[in-house]
Amino acid sequence: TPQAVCVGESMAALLPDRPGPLDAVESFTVTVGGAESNVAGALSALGIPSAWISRVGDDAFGRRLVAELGSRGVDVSAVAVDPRRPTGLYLKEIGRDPDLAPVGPGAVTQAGAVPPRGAASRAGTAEATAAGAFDIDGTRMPASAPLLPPLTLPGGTHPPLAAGQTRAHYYRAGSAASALGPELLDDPAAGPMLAEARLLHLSGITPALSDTCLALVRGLLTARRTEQIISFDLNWRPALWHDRDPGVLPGLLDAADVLLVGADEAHAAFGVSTPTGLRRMFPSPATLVVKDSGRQVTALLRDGTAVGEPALTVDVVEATGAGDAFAAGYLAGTLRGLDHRARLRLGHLSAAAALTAHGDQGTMAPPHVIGALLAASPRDWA
Ligand code: KDG
Repeated sequence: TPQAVCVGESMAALLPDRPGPLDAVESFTVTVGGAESNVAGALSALGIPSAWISRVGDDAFGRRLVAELGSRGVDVSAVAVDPRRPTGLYLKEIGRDPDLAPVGPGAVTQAGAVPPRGAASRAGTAEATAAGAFDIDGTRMPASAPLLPPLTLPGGTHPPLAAGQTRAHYYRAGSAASALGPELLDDPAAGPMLAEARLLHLSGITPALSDTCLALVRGLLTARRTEQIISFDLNWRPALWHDRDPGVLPGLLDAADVLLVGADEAHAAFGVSTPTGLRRMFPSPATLVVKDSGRQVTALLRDGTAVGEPALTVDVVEATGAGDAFAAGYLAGTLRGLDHRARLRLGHLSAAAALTAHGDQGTMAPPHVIGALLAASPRDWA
């Protein structure tokens, strides 16, 4: 049975063939996105038996998500198929360097974009036309079809992004996963997994998706067994809260045993970003992990001590998924009973793998390499 269970929405993540405004993109490569399933995939790559629980549509993207997570060794047996609602998706926009020549078909690829050609002609890519119609696996869907109303594309244009910055354009309102609800706890497949897992991982994305998703998160927090570890990653996604009340978040986060927050996202969400300020706001979790962008991560423990570990310097290819990978490394270290510094270092190593790859997931180093890197210490020049 899975030691770690991650609950939350996954989506088809469409990566553009070039940086710059989406209007100029010729083709997108289909990958798999979703914060909680990213954690499940990375946990499984780190040798922790893991499951991902969610709902997908009875469609090509849903089948693809389930197959891909399964191929990463994640237990997907409790993922439900919703015959009435579609699998969500998002398009990724990548900022381009304004000094480069305008991007036309087949033009320069800047760091951060998926190389053009080749990938674009693969089966399963989805092409967005200027009219907003989608061609998904050969089925033409006009923009007026009940695909999904856009969240970050409310019919307007968006300010250009700085080079390397990314923006997600969500098409997920009314998705299959948004219909997750507290009845999951009594589901014959999901219920026992949820009850028996040593670790249950949740994120601040789920309560933003719908009232039923919020009720599910509340239900999971209430139903927890004393010996179960609940980890919660803030994952602040303001676009998802535009018509919902994010005031519910602090209470949910404070109910976790391990709370992971980025200093920058905590500042955006709550106006608080220092470890001490955040500890004051979240007194209950046994461990509060504060990530200060690429610099340092600090774990504040129940006894009031703080353990810090500097981040690794890597050439970033694309940052999406790095927070999820960090969470997985940290949680794998926790489940293995590593000391607090080693948990943080395993988080950094796992994040480094995601940072140096396109899309949400990187390739984890083999166990003996990870073991050596965990044991490494800074050179003493004295
Ligand atoms: O952490 C990466 C995720 O943000 C990405 O895969 C998409 O799950 C996603 C979301 O809801 O933003």
